Amino acid sequence: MGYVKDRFKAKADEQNKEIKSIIEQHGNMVVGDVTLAQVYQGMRGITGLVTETSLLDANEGIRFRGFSIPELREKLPKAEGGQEPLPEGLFYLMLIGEVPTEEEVEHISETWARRSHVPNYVFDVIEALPVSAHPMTQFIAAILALQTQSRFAKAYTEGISKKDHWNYVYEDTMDLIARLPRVAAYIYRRKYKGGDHIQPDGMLDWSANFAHMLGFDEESFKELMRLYLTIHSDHEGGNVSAHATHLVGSALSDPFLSFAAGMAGLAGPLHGLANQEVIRWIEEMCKELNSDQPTKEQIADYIHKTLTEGKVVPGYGHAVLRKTDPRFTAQMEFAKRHCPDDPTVKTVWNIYEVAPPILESTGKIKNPWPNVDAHSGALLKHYGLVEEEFYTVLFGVSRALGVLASLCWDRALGFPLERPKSITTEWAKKFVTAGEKVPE
Ligand code: HAX
Repeated sequence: MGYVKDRFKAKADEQNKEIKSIIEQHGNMVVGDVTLAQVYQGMRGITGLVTETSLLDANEGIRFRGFSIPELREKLPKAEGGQEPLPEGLFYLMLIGEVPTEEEVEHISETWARRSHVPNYVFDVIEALPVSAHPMTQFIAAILALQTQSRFAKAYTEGISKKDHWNYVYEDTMDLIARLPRVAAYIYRRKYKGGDHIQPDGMLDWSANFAHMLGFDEESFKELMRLYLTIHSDHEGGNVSAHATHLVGSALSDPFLSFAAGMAGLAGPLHGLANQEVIRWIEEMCKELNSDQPTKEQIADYIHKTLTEGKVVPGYGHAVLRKTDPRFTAQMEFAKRHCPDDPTVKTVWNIYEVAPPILESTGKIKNPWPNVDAHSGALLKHYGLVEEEFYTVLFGVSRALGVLASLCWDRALGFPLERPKSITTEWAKKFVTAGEKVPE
């Protein structure tokens, strides 16, 4: 692994110099104004973070180190005979900033396979929870149990220079990513397959081995996993899971603790849990209408009903995006190739035709278009992974790639403790009356 680590360090040293010079020469340039409405309304649109791994454009969608999802699907190395990118390659791209060669991707695959051993006490921690516990609860508990192995936490206790933080964070990152599929598959087999666990196959790539341990050995499911684990990995820095990981990491909490915080955020229904909610919403609609393929008129009526009941239509809307999420489109393309006649997939496509004008007509929903979560469940269900409560764990395994690559950058660039200023409404009232900044 030395090669990738050395390349990362060299890139980070270069970047550090550039950042120093930007701050020295242009540190006083104003990036944007902040309005009171933004302060109250979820800080939307406030530029306040640096995340090197990806950048989101409201209309175009996500770009990873400058590459769009269609470009990633074309340029990143693939498994033999496969068409989808290997997420190992995306991790390399996010970390190093360059498209990797096949050998580099293979190297990462092998490293993760070698580091994937999960100690038994982690499984004991999972087993101590009731089997009814939500898979995300089990996942977060297991990540915290893995934390006992943190090389960063150990080294920090022993006393290390700030200059070496990145080194241990990098090692923890590689260990944690390597172990997550085993932990996630264990939770799946425990909860839904009576504890009939499947041993890892160290000859497979990261995604294929994950599919295998979940119990799905069909080649096209492995391809789906490669695509899924690639496209869910990163969405710049302000989303809840990325921001939480970064924020907690800024206190020099180790990567395990930081990632557990990110996963607690991903488990919220307005964020990663939306993939579970989408399938539930579709299934409830089908049940109510007694049909596995409701008509567009029936779907429209059901959307109106959902809105009238004061609920959100899951899988639609976004805090930043203002067009169809390219991650939705990538999954739609996959479905067109692999399962165009699946009834749930067809329903997802019908919702895509019907929902946007209805959501737009409310006049308040800023983005009426589908996000990543609108499509993923239908694909998983097609292959027999029907337990929707588990879907957010799959998202979490993928999200590790982006947020942990970012955490390596955070420490390599020596980013400080994050501590924005907050106000009270009392302060806001005085501010409004005085028309200018009032002292605390
Ligand atoms: N259905 C119904 N109402 C919606 C809506 C939807 N899909 N999307 C937004 N709205 C509502 C908001 O609840 C808000 O209503 P109030 O003013 O009454 O509070 C109003 O429209 C304005 O919201 P917005 O500015 O358009 O959206 P936000 O930035 O506040 O929220 C959300 C973005 C993603 C949370 C929102 O669109 C939503 O709740 N969508 C459904 C849940 C979902 O799919 N989440 C996954 C998002 C992608 C992701 O992170 N995946 O992990």
